[in-house]
Amino acid sequence: MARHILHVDMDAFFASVEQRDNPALTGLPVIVGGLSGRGVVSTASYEARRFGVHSAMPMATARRLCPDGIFIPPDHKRYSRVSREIMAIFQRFSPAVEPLSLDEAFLDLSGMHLVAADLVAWTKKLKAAIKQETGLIASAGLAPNKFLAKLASDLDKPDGLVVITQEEAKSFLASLPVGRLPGIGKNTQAVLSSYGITTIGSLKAADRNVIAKVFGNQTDTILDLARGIDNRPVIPEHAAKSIGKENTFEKDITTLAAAQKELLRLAEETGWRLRRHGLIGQTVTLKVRYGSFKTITRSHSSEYGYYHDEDIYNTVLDMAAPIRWNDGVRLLGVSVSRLSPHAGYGGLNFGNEEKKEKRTQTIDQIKERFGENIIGRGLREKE
Ligand code: TTP
Ligand code: MG
Repeated sequence: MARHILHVDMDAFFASVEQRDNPALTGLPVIVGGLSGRGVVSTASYEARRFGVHSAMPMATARRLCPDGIFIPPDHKRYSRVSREIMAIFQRFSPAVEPLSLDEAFLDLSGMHLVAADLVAWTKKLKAAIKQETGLIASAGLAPNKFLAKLASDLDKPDGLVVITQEEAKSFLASLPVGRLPGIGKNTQAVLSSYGITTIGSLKAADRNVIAKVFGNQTDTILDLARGIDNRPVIPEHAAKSIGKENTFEKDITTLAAAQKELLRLAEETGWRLRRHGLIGQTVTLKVRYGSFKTITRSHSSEYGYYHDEDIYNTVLDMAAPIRWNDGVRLLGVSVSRLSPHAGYGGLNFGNEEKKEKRTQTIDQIKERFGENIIGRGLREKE
């Protein structure tokens, strides 16, 4: 059965919240981000983007490009609150909502024709509800799968609503750069370009052996995506089979020491997500993708369950030690599965456990207040 997937993404999210809450900023170039010497731009309002300011740019550069901009430090607590409101609105428009970040989600609208004959009209209604209830503008993309829906929502920002059909996808994809395919970053783009492959069209037309050299056992997935085919389901948050985080690196990782730093971050991010969802998991999985795209996973289960960052990290570290790092690793992932609801902090409170709980609670409170990236543990030997 044909699927109907909607991707919704808020426009200039942090900056729009600032403009909404201080109407004097409407129509002005607003730049949100770290204001200290080494700060970077989180986001810029569309007025500021005209000056060339964008996310992840050093703040010093943004000040040079847009000297009359309004520079504001981020207020993560407020953005999280708005995010929860937006996600609650999404829930009214589809039973299957998969949040991707604070300001975007996939909604599966397949089957929604029972309540809404016209899915474009349904999407307009959703955008209007967001506007009316939060005062903010979203862009939306409607397509037969996740990949195309996410592409579509980005095509006519801000305040866009773009539909891509499976037929249109074929001609439309051909001219796009390969970097628009999920999972293809700067390095892979450079490798592909050395084979003369720069657009999705040229990837499709290339010799399969060449593609296989670059993507290994992911070749079929990549070629499907290039043809606009993507069968990944929308996984509603409450039905998530696992919670975790993965990261693709600019440069392949080649030592355990370098991997350790990344794994600590991934373990912390995974633990934080688990606790925010009120879940505990029985199994931890480490995913390693080599430069060759060969992908392996290692899992470990504990009858006590995984809930604290330290436990996730120590288990991941045990699994990471025998991995052959010098082959070059492009992606690492940490996840926890076999999830069940967890009442919160508590459980076995003795000795080391109690200290661990205290530390976790303190760190979570700080993250809740100032944002996830404000604090991280230092690297240390296993406990
Ligand atoms: P995005 O949706 O990528 O960006 P945006 O909503 O600001 O702008 P648009 O979608 O209209 O292009 O990210 C959502 C928020 O996440 C963004 O408002 C700020 C934050 N963010 C960062 O802090 N750092 C980043 O590098 C990026 C990309 C986003
Ligand atoms: Mg956005």
